[in-house]
Amino acid sequence: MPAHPVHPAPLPARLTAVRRTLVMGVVNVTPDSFSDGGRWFEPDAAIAHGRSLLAAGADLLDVGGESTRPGAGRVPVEDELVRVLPVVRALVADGAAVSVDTTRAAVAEQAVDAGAVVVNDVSGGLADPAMRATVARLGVVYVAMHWRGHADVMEARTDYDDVVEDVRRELADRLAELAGAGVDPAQVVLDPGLGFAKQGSDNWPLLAHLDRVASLGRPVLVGASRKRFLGHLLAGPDGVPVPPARRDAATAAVSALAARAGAWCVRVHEVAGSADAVRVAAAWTGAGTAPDGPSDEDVTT
Ligand code: PMM
Repeated sequence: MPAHPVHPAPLPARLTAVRRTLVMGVVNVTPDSFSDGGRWFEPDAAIAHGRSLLAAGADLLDVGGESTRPGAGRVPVEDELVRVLPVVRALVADGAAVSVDTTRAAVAEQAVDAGAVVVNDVSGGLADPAMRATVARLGVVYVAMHWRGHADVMEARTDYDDVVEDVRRELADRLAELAGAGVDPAQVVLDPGLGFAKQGSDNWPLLAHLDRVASLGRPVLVGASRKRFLGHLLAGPDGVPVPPARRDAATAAVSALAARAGAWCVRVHEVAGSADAVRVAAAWTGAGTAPDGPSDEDVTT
């Protein structure tokens, strides 16, 4: 992957000027997300949370009104709109670059109308037949994630011959379907969908081979934050996974490694650690690619 990631288009100039992996802070306006369920459910709490993520260094804020926690049921579209739109409007008014986390074309459309600049669709266009044409018409950046079904069924859809190649092929199919609906490939970001229709052990080869997803020619987003596979990795001798709130240091480690591997963006709940991590990775990568590397005078203790 390139020394610093190529940005999708169109994005605000202040983001395209950034020469490192971006950090997307998560604002879940839901009562039941696995990582922070209910904490920011009231609009004012969600807006205040978004502001605190910006202060911690988020480049983008991802506002979502429907939980994708394994087993979660669907939220009526009216409820999703009521949750998401006031939060998008307020954060856009603050000057934030806002992404809307939705699988529904109607929510994407109204959020973009309210100022969102990215549509983040965990279904990669599969959940709503109107999504592709809507994204083509809106012309915004679109994150297409690897997905095999809604939260109520995804745990039963984890069969792979070779998880990396199978996910790559299915993402190539999404990209072709989007192009067929008139979406400019320049708009599209691809995401391997960590934790979605994946067994815990499937997530590590996907992280280790982000270059295979990137070989489809589009920027890559990584969403590892606080996910269950990190909880299992960090389990003590009793085998009990550490809870989501104790997975932030591991998340920042993934952010550093994903950035070093050329990821365009990391999507995280706790921003400060990953904001540091992507800067470390950029300095590391830049030092590795500079003709002479850092000189002695640059080194301080
Ligand atoms: N993960 C979640 C939600 N949205 N979007 C993208 N693009 N990639 C992800 O991995 C992703 C996502 C689940 O996490 P949450 O419920 O804590 O937000």
